[in-house]
Amino acid sequence: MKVGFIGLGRMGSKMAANLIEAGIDLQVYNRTREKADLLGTPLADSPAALASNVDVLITMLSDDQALHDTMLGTDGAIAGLKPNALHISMSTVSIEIIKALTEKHRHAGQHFLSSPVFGRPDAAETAGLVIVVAGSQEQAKAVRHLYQHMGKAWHYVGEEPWKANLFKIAGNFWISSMIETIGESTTLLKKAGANHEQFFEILTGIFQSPIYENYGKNILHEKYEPAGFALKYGLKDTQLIADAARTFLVPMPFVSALRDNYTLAVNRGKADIDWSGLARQIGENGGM
Ligand code: NA7
Repeated sequence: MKVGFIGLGRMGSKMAANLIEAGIDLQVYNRTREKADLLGTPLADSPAALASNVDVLITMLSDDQALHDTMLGTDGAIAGLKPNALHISMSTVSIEIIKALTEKHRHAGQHFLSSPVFGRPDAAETAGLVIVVAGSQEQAKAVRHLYQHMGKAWHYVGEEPWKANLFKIAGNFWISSMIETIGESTTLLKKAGANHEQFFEILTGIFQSPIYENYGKNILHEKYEPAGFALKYGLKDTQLIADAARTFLVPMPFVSALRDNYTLAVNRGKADIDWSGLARQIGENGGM
């Protein structure tokens, strides 16, 4: 099985390295060529050229625009991919673009799975991602070894690819809500002169979860650089959940508050710090 990988950013570069390490016959493409050179594996000149040469194409790109340009733009991968070949999209993107790609792939006789991931670059590096998979179950089973080389768990969530993206953006809403509440409560305690470090210890003891622990530590130590997951992508994901809420006519008032805070943080020059750095914006809002 020949596999192609497009999108060698913070996440993709580590996922691709794990596939190479596992002995997968991997070729890659990245818009910025130098990042691909670092992997020391065959490098294609365009998404279409890569796609025409593989049985399975994995994409790990930043957002809808990147996925659209790569798959459907000039020299886009859909034009190169053979009938019966499989595209696995692992990006956190909108339900709409996944629905559009599902149709394009079906029309071209190609298979399509959406498989976004939970986990940051450190989890990508140690193959510790949690992968949510939707699309044909038969196709998913046929490539489970690829999921196993990149993640510690993969969960099949349905036949329609966009459902995996709904799981992912709703899951990120849990995390962004937690960042907001830790940021607000920390600012409150600090400003009031209470021991926010002791507060952190007590609360992480109650909310026993590596997610609370790790994001809480970032906020406690104000360590937002280098970004594991950039704040501008936090804004993107909050917009994605707001769009889903509108599509399904579900009131989600907290999403609007989160989106405003992420927008403010981006406008105040925080786009490229870690998304837990939203707490820094909350602190500034609180006069700290
Ligand atoms: P990064 O580190 O910002 O990497 C983004 C990747 O997407 C990188 O390979 C970019 O290429 C590529 N990209 C971005 N825009 C385009 C366009 N327009 N065309 C082609 N390629 C593009 O993101 P992460 O690895 O942290 O995150 C990836 C996904 O996981 C994302 O969905 C997150 O929400 C979760 P470049 O190297 O800049 O040329």
